Amino acid sequence: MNAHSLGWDIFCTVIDNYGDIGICWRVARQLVHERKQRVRLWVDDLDTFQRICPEVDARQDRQTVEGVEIRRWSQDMPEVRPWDVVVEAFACRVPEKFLLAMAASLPKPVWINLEYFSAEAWVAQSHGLRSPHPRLPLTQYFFIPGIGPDSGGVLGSPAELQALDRFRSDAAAQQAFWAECGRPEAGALKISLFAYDNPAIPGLVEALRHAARPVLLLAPEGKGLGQVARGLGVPALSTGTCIRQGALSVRVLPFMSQARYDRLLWACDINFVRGEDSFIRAQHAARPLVWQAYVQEGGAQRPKLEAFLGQYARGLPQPAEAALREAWRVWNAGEDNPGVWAEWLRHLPAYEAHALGWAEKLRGWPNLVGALVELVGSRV
Ligand code: TRH
Repeated sequence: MNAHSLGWDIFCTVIDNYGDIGICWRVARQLVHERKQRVRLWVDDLDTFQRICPEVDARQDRQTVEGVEIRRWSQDMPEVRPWDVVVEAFACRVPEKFLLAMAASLPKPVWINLEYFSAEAWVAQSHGLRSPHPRLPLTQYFFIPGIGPDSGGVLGSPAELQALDRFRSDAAAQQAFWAECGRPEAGALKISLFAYDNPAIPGLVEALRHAARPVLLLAPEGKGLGQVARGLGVPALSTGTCIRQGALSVRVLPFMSQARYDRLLWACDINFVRGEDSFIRAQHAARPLVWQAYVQEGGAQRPKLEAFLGQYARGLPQPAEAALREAWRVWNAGEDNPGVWAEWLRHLPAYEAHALGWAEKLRGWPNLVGALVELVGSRV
């Protein structure tokens, strides 16, 4: 059997937020469209899925969107024959009944544990390791996205990167995008803001109010909005609101489809991103970015942040590197500190050049879906 003709069962639990389904949806589409695989994407929360992909009908237990079969699942799912590859995304666990069916299959499916991205050194030691099931004749393989050849690589489909390149060289497409979002004033610095409920936001708002050039801050509705309102000194913000204070204009956007959010990242000069998927997309977008890591138990996000900065900040001239590290630290510690942002903005030209170089490197590293297909191909 070769990896060109396989059926994949991808299981996704929506823990909270949008990253888990956001990543699974990209992986599923890339497998179908670029690798000619068959994919059944099992999702336990179709309402959240529908927010990033409006074509999904949250009432349907079974539907096909963009060539991907989408199934609702819960622990008491009916009996189903597993396909050739079973992916448990982000530590979700397939129901016992399905696991027993996997163990009884001949040949047995290739069983993958798809983990979160990390730039930490342990990834190289753990990626690709096998873990035998304690009771059943099944072996699971760890697949860990990361940086460098010994990891599962970074998610980014060739089609997505071509679309990004086309958008960047197509002034009419950019104008059409801004016509839908509301045109920025001439010369404005366009910043997208996708964050958790971060107490560092008011400090950023304060710095942007006093920026040397006009700033348009575009905030999709969601968790960070309350802090933007605090920074602006208004009781609340809602979709469609536009507020001007000093150099800063704030516009609240509706929560968009994933494809449209991708274009927002491509169209902005600076992107504040969070979690995992928007973080990777912003790196591909080749513009300065600030990342808010998803807070994990025991502060596990801190070494993750440090490891990424250790790679990303390398090669930046001083004092730009120090200013970047301090800005990312303040953002992740939730410190209200306008001075840090004023200093960070002073080094923007250095960050712009650096972001281009980083995106170029990223394109040279293993592509997550390519690496996944390769691992599976070597096991079937
Ligand atoms: O939503 P997130 O905070 O997701 C997080 C992370 O994945 C984290 O690692 C995980 O443990 C936690 O969820 C449960 O951020 P992330 O990863 O950037 O995912 C956001 C997704 O939502 C991404 O696919 C882009 C998409 N999106 C839209 O489709 N429309 C929008 O308007 C916005 C702002 C985002």
